[in-house]
Amino acid sequence: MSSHYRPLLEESFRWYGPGDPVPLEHIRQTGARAVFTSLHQIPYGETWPREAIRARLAKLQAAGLRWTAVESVPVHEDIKTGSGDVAAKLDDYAQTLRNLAAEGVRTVVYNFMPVLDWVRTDLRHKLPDGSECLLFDPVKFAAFEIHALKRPGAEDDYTAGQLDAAQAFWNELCPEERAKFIAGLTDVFPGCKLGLSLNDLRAMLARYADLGEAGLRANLKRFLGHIVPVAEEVGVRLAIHPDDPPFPILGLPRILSTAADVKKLFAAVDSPANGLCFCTGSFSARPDNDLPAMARRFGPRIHAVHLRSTQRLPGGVFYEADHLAGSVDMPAVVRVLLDEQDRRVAEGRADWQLPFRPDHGHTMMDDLAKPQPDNPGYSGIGRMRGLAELRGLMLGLRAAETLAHALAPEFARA
Ligand code: DNO
Repeated sequence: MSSHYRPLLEESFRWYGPGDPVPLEHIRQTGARAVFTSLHQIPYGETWPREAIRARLAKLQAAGLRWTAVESVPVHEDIKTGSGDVAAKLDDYAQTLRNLAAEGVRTVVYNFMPVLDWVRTDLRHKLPDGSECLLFDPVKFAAFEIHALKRPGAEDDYTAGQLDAAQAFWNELCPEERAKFIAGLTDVFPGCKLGLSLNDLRAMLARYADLGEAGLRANLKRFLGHIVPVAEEVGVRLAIHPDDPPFPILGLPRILSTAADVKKLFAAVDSPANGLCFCTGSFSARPDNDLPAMARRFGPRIHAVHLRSTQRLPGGVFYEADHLAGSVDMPAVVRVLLDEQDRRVAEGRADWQLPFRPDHGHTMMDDLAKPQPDNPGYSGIGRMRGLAELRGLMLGLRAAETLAHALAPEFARA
């Protein structure tokens, strides 16, 4: 049916591996053709053996799915902080890229967020329709860092009003609620349970004490300087994931939150292999990020796409909206991405098709009754709704092209 139209973006789904409560058979039934997945069983920093990559490929192939992007090959804290065993960690990372390429897996997502990956203060925020989503509230985050973590100087990052509200929020929580709230922020799941204690977090933060933004940028540049030549040599496309949320937290520097940051990244090592994972959800939490403009500007170096929307509220609060609602003009973004694909086809680029996944999804319908999994935001039904809506949007945009073409003579006559 869709064959009348020019190709859509590649429909993909994230899969967390054999332990994921959403099995590959279900992913297939969403209509996705490919997955973003990672070898989460391998500790951060260790080289991925070719046999393990091959075993994952075989599993996916048996399920009729393609491994379109690795999400992620995590960057070890030694590399981000520029301390410890950096040279060996860089070599290990480069070897992982070589092994992936040798097995035919050539798009690699990573991030350079210090200490924690994405952060939210509410993992089960109830929406008016009864479904649940992830939410970030700076006041609650203030309560975490001031009253739980007791980070020196944290007070300076907030207004007097926010500090009062944070104190009031903290006072309201009973000990069990406090423990649960703290676990929601420290026991993060970027693919495997990190299970950090507050003391672990303090120790990790201490490694960044003197680094600052310039230092973190220099460490990213060193990382890229080492691995981009390898990526070029073996045909790997690197796709950095933006900061989520896209502003400094925990007194840590953030270096991939805005268009200006992406420009600096590309300038640091100017190679097509040094690319971007265009995550509309992460970027959209800032009102000053113009997403269609960013997609247009950085299009040729977008190697992977996460489609998701946020709803920004007063006070810096945001929650994850339905994929086609909220603050993101999703039709405009998808239009730009389809244009980018068409441009690549015309240019004869082998990597013309952009893989995307519906990023996160609401917990809804039957999933609400299931035990809360380790990976908030990644239940099956909500993401399937997102994928279905995005597929409809893409087809609608393609159909509109055909219609516009058919009507063109009418317009010309008018
Ligand atoms: C959150 C995800 C991120 C992402 C990593 C990429 O749901 O988008 O955890 O996978 O930051 O390295």
